[in-house]
Amino acid sequence: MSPSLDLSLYLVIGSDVTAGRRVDDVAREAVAGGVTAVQLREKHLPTRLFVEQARTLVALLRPLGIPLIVNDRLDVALAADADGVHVGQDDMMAADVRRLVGRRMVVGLSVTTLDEAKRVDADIVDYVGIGPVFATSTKLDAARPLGLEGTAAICRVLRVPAVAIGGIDADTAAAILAAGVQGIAVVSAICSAVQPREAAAGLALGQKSPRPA
Ligand code: TZP
Ligand code: MG
Repeated sequence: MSPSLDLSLYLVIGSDVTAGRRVDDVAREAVAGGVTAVQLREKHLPTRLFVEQARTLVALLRPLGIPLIVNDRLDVALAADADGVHVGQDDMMAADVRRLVGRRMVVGLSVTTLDEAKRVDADIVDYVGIGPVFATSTKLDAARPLGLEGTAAICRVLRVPAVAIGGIDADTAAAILAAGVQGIAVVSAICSAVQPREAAAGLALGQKSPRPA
């Protein structure tokens, strides 16, 4: 794994979640607010535009030392010279991704159950995304929320770092870190915010100081 992979505030972004704003504009603001890693997640964009979007983000993020990870699509990640690929349980197998890219890319894997977590091979996968932790309206086919307990149980069996995702905001960030993950991943808490920079800064701060319920 790249030694510079800091999972603490992981932004998942795509052109359908930025409320009409440019993805790179929102990402730039989010990084200025404290985001440490960015995943480009495009479920509907034609491949050519997906690659262009990924290239634009690599050009923006690389000089800032922030990795760009492409969701689902190894071909897009390779074409855009991205830093990593993130696959789900129905995408190309992480073992195949690793075989194809060797050690030059970060490989992330989503897990939604304890059984999936137990099957994660630390020789293949660099980090895991656990979720959804809470209910979310961003991913319509999301599995049943794991809650803090379910997330903690998964963290206990993992041998790789993890981010939690799903319904996370500044108020819940600290409790989620306490469950054992290395970072939080968010879509709407930053992408839907009127001021993504302030939203990111609020999440970074929320990780440090739990707020009373
Ligand atoms: N995977 C599990 S939940 C989710 C993804 C991509 C969406 C999270 O979005 P939000 O807006 O942070 O709840
Ligand atoms: Mg996927």
